[in-house]
Amino acid sequence: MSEFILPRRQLIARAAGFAALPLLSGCDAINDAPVVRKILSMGEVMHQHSQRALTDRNALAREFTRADLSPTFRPNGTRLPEGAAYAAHAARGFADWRVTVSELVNTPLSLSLADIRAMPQRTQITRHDCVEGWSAIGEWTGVQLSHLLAAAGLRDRARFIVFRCADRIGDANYYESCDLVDALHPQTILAWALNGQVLPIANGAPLRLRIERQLGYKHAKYLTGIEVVASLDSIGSGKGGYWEDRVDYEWYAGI
Ligand SMILES: Nc1nc2c(c(=O)[nH]1)N[C@H]1C(S)=C(S)[C@@H](COP(=O)(O)O)O[C@H]1N2
Ligand SMILES: [Mo]
Repeated sequence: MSEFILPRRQLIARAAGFAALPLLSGCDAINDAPVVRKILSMGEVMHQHSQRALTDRNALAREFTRADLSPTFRPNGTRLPEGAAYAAHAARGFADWRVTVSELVNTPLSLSLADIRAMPQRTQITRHDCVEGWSAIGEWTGVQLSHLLAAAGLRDRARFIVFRCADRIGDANYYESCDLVDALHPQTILAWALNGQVLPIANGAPLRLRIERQLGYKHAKYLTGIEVVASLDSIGSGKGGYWEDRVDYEWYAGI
């Protein structure tokens, strides 16, 4: 590594119009020379590239005003999960619904909607973009996923978050997943309200994911569980989502 870096530093120095620098043996001596220190920082271009990629992914999705709200927020995919269990929950106003946070966490959680509403809330007006070619602007309120993950405590091997859903489509339940960059993004929330009203069943009641820097199919509705895992290989067919496993939808659907 150092054999590679030293000649390159000299090259950069020459290209920058400096006289070729004497080869210094000690690191302190190198760092003490102001010109060399500048060149060393130029040598971190690779690092800056990865930093920029991360910064871009942390940028906020555009937020809108109430004047921009779509008159109706079109539902898509499952509009009513099948089965008696979900119907019973709906009949009780989801009073007994629970969402769990499990696997690679220090403290597994099982939270009611009341628990979630008692946490700090975020409201955001964003545009939802479905891969099928429609968009809608809605106001979402809920708890930041980062808050739940901090409460549960991520273990060292934690790399991905899997979102489990109550609705079955054909042979399997819907599910989705994301990495920790999106999981900890400030606009990634578990929403229980849409446009100031309790979330309608068609839009994912009682709780659905908003992951604003990604396309619509990543926004898992009817959330029942959040699993913190080291790998997606053993989840579903291993591609990280219900549609990713079945059609050519990308796992990372960044917008
Ligand atoms: N559980 C579940 N989540 C889901 C889906 C689904 O069928 N089931 N469809 C996805 C797709 S393709 C889109 S575009 C959005 C639609 O959200 P909406 O019904 O609020 O418009 O939910 C996503 N999340
Ligand atoms: Mo979608």
